[in-house]
Amino acid sequence: MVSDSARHSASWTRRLESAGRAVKRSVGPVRAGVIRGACHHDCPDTCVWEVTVEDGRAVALRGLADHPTTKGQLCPKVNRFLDRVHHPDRILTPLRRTGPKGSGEFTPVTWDDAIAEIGERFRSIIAQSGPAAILPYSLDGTQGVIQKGILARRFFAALGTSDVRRHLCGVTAWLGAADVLGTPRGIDPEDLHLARTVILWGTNTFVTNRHLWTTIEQAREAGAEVIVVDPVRTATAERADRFLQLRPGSDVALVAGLIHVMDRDGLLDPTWLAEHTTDAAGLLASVIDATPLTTEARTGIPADEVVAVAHRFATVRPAAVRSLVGPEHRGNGREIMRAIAMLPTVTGAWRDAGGGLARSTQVWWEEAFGLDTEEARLAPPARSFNMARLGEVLTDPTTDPPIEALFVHNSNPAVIAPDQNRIIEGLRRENLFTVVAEQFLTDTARHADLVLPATTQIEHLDLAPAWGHLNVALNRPAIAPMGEAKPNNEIFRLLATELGLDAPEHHESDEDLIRGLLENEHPMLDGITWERLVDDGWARFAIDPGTRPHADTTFTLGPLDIDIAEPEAPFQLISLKQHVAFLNANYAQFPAHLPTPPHPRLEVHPIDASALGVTDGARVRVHNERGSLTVEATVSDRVQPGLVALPFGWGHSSTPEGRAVNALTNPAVPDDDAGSAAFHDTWVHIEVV
Ligand SMILES: Nc1nc2c(c(=O)[nH]1)N[C@H]1C(S)=C(S)[C@@H](COP(=O)(O)OP(=O)(O)OC[C@H]3O[C@@H](n4cnc5c(=O)[nH]c(N)nc54)[C@H](O)[C@@H]3O)O[C@H]1N2
Ligand SMILES: Nc1nc2c(c(=O)[nH]1)N[C@H]1C(S)=C(S)[C@@H](COP(=O)(O)OP(=O)(O)OC[C@H]3O[C@@H](n4cnc5c(=O)[nH]c(N)nc54)[C@H](O)[C@@H]3O)O[C@H]1N2
Ligand code: SF4
Ligand SMILES: [Mo]
Repeated sequence: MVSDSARHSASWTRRLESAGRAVKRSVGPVRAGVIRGACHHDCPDTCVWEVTVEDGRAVALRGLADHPTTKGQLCPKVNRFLDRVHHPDRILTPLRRTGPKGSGEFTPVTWDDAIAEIGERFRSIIAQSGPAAILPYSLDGTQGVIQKGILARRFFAALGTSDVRRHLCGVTAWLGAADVLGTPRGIDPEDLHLARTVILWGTNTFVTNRHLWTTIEQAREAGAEVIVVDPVRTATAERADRFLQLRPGSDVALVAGLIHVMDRDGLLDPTWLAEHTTDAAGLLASVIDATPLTTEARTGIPADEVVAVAHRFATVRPAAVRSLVGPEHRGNGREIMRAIAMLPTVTGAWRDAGGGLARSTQVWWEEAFGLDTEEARLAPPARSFNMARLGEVLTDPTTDPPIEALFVHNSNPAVIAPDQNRIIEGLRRENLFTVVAEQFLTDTARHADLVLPATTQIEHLDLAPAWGHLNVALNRPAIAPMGEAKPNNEIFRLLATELGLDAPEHHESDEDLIRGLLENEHPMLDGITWERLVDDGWARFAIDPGTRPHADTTFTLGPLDIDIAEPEAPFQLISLKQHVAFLNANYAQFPAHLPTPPHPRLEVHPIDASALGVTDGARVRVHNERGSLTVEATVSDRVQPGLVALPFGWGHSSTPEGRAVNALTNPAVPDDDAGSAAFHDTWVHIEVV
């Protein structure tokens, strides 16, 4: 172990040297000491941690006490992160497939052989079919801006390959908010402590954004009412002052009802609307029939609750709505987010510090780091596909040219993307060359021709922004890469060399990339330097607390469209991020992270359960035209009649069919291909087996 680490530490040093910059010992891995870093997971909180290293091995990892969000606490997922780093199942060498695709049979090969093989295959595909036959697939396995794919993007753009539109998370909500606000920018979520009315709209804060819960509690202690709007009685809903358990997807009708009441009862300020919005008249005309009783019929929310919430939100200020991605995963997701963004707009909630809509803060740092400029200077892809359509793209005979090579990093499409059976059919094509860079042999990696071992967050350098607050962190490598694992960027430097891409932009070191991003002239970066991040580990962007981002905005209103998806089978299926110990598909293979009993369970409402003859623990078959799963049922009134829930994040081995919930989910994307899949517009049949 010790000599291994020493060897890799030396190779790390050589890599930095070969990138032409004097090595600053302080940012490389250490033999002993305490190193600051930040969580890489696709979680809004971006906690900052300290890793204790002894003899080249990480022996402790804990949340940084002086970070404003982390406040010394990580979470049940990441408290055991070192078990993941040191896990015996980590992939520590490149692997070449020896058995059938999906069998998991591999043999170790050297990096030189793996890179040469990828080069050979890519060159021959480019010569015969053109670069469009190569498809990279990546998402947010790490959300650090460096290892997420900055060099990957440059590499594939230089080859002129196809690309995916990375729209599974957040894009629909971004678009819907921008329809009203002109930009996806909301308020700083940490300003929610100022609010006196807070609506958590389709977000399970207590589970998915747990460090914001402290802020919500702070607001409540100061007198705020906390209202949750969700079709499921989540852990967050259980902690709310008021819970509106609406029919799935009926959010636009609820917003229409709230605005109707505000208008009817004279709670809106016509002068403010006239001066700051366009087409308020169109909006108000479209909600004219949305009376409390009609709204109750459309949403299931009692009429008196509609009236009470409308009055509270319009009069007890500051008033704010918080939302992430729950409602966006529907066919009408963009319209839902557009409606949600109208609520604080019609009341002029944006006038108060802490009032308005608090959503992802991604747009702030993308602008600060100039990531849009970085993207704009690259050649556009040969063609692009919404990533939700992977199964179709790999198997549809009309895909022209067909995809002959798939390169996956930072993602596990066999688990996370909809229409899983079709994806597996695609991944099993004998004439598809698949490379997967991974830490573990995921259900996707099992289908690879070549697996490349990837480092974990404590083994590489990165710049870690957050989408739930306005702090940025420097993630320093605490230990040398385990085994022969390499950071994503290093893999793309090697591939660039192999494919003759000699331009310096393909070979920038991770440190130079970070320095480059920090040298952007954006005012949000005032005072944030590489040196400061090395010293402190984190910094807040130069945005004053209480900033009102829409003081001068003219908002776009207009008619609301309350239509929702038509049922296609007796039950609607929702697939949530509901395990406190899961982060997307990352931890389902670790027994310590599993619930008791250690299986995914289908939640069925008591009324449906008695009609179906389902009892607690009964085995049921859940199926539709895309797939079928056999799971145990839990009779639960967290869901509502007609709505069943099966958790997301479990791997294929969690059911006898060898599939997980995305075998059932709906891959439909909006007509313009922009936005996420309608995961939750999924209809299923259920039978007891
Ligand atoms: N523990 C844990 N934390 C996580 C993750 C994880 O896997 N585990 N994943 C991370 C990621 S990638 C993300 S994007 C965030 C997501 O964070 P959230 O958006 O908070 O999480 P979701 O569970 O996707 O959806 C939130 C809620 O939306 C509700 N919902 C579904 N349909 C509708 C609807 O039509 N209307 C309304 N009003 N509500 C609806 C669901 O019932 C659910 O409770 O969480 C992050 N944090
Ligand atoms: N049914 C259903 N499906 C969903 C959702 C849902 O709520 N319901 N949520 C959707 C959402 S919001 C999201 S964000 C997506 C998440 O989709 P993904 O981003 O694909 O999921 P993750 O499981 O977070 O990460 C994927 C893999 O990245 C790997 N990884 C981590 N760090 C690195 C690294 O440095 N290098 C490399 N090479 N690999 C690394 C991890 O080992 C992990 O296996 O899923 C979506 N799918
Ligand atoms: S997963 Fe989220 S809450 Fe947990 S340590 Fe990472 S950033 Fe913090
Ligand atoms: Mo996500």
